[in-house]
Amino acid sequence: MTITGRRGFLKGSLAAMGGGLAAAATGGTARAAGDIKVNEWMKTLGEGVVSRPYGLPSEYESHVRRRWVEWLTATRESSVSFTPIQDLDGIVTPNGLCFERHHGGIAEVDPSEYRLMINGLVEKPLIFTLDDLKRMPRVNRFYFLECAANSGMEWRGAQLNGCQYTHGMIHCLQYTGVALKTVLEQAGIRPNGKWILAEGGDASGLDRSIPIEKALDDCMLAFAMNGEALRPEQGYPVRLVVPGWEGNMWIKWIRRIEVGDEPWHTREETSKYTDLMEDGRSRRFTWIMDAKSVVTSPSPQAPLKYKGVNVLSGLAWSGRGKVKRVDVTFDGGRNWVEAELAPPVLSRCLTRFHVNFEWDGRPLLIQSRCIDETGYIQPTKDELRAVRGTNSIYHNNGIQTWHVMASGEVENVEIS
Ligand SMILES: Nc1nc2c(c(=O)[nH]1)N[C@H]1C(S)=C(S)[C@@H](COP(=O)(O)O)O[C@H]1N2
Ligand SMILES: [Mo]
Repeated sequence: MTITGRRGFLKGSLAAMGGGLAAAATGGTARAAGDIKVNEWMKTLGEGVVSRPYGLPSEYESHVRRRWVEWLTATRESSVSFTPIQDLDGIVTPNGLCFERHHGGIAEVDPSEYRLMINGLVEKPLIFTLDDLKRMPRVNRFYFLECAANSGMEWRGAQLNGCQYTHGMIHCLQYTGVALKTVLEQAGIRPNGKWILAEGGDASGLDRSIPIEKALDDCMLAFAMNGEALRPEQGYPVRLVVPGWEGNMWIKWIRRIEVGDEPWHTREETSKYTDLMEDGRSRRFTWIMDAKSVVTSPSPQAPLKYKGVNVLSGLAWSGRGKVKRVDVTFDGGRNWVEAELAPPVLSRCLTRFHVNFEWDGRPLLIQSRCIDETGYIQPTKDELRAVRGTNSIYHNNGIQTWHVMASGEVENVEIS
């Protein structure tokens, strides 16, 4: 086995690895009883109600925040920030921590001025206000959104140190809104209407072509996330939700939907989100996000602090349906254990998994592998490269490897 880190080959450190890991933890974590300190907060009154009209996390959690990588993009207006997935639990991303991807900065839309226009191959072109949309039948659904470029910097080898950076272009929210089908049916799609063009109201005017089958199947016009109005970063007041499909199609600040008889975008026009293969050809219309997973703890930003019992935790997802199984290895793939999936396990939604394990201080090579309900198995990075080459940035759903060192620190490596 060859282990390659971010700066080259790793030597020696893994000689002692393998075997001695119990996947079922048996010990306890409690300490012997002793004196407990009386702290200030136990003796004095705290602040009263509404001293924080919109609640924020404890000051001790200030390290939990979105981050960005300066050298990735020239400006912040057309850039990406990353969700701190190593610090989160469960499957729902808190509204203030959702990664952002903007092409023209954050549009600050006045909801009273908001309009959504439906035109093109429809019986009756229509305009909706935000209130009009809110008076239509509601839909509530949990979905993940992953940018097609998530893990894109890792195509040629381990590069970024931490799952916030390698896998943080993802969030998972409960959306409330209207089924796109309901809106399109009011306008009446003409028989030759086969595609929609969804167009954003921000300075980038980002637009995408979506086949009518998908538009009528499960797309939503969402105005709420996790129970409150969308955040400006996520497209306030209305964004398109395209379950299981790559993030760039989820048009934010959506202002117009045109129905047409063919796609507006050719492969060349959408080249920024097209996978360039080794032979110079491109993959066309790679919309669906394939099954993927990552161990969020331990990981480079969440090192192991204790020997003995520990909980491994991670996220798995598939744009094709539900996660069926997640396998975890601690020894670089020689032995695998089945992770426990924490309910709810929902279709095209993040799924949380856990493995309880005992760590004796020896180096580990941790990986997770997702299998979705279609039977698709998450590939290794080398398996992916064998088919797609290394020209691409998009759709890297290869298996991630974390090298846990004797110190408990963790680094991003690849094994082959
Ligand atoms: N109008 C508009 N919609 C947009 C974008 C944009 O720049 N403008 N970026 C797209 C891309 S590439 C992604 S990955 C997702 C990111 O959604 P988020 O900012 O909620 O994470 O929004 C998509 N929708
Ligand atoms: Mo994206």
